[in-house]
Amino acid sequence: MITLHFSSNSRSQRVLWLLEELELPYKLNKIKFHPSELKSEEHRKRHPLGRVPVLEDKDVIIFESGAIIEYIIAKYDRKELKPGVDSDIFPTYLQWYHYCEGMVMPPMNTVVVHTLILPPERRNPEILRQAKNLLTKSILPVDELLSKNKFLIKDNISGVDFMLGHSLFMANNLGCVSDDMKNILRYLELINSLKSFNKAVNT
Ligand SMILES: N[C@@H](CCC(=O)N[C@@H](CS)C(=O)NCC(=O)O)C(=O)O
Repeated sequence: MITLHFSSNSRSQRVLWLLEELELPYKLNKIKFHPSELKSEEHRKRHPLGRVPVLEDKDVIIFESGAIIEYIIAKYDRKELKPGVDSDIFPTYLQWYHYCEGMVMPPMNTVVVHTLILPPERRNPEILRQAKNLLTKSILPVDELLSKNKFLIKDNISGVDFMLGHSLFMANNLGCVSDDMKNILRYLELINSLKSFNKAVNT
């Protein structure tokens, strides 16, 4: 049985969304998003930095949301969530899959730190302004991508949606998706209409 170590309002939602989409049986271990639980000895045994998500599957224990999504797709996919290596969309799939943690999440982390994590007196408005600017720049090409596709890669849901699609949801929650990013707004409505996504973001 799969166990997902999960905190609400975090990247853990990516994994829960995928488990729900594949209708896999799983157990959820909800961890409070607070050092008392994240940095506990028990959780540090699962993740050296005390972060989420972490997935356990029999004798496997794995962290990094991107690696977890890859693992689940490789082992349990029944919806063709990743194109085969010979498919012409394979390189595009890889590119946007890694664009999430590589380009979108670094400025988003800074926005989160300077709006939610640091105490008000340590927040820096100039760093926040730059990070928001960079985040907007990094999602603009995704808006362009979504002008051609229903989901992020063509017209069906794929591994990229659980990663990059979820980061668009987070960017929107932080007020970083502007009204003129019409394709992203249309896409957010689409994923919001999915039962699997709703379960993930409301758990
Ligand atoms: N690159 C990692 C990032 C993991 C990460 O930083 N998770 C955040 C939640 S989204 C966390 O656990 N933060 C707790 C902390 O920083 O103490 C992944 O994709 O899993």
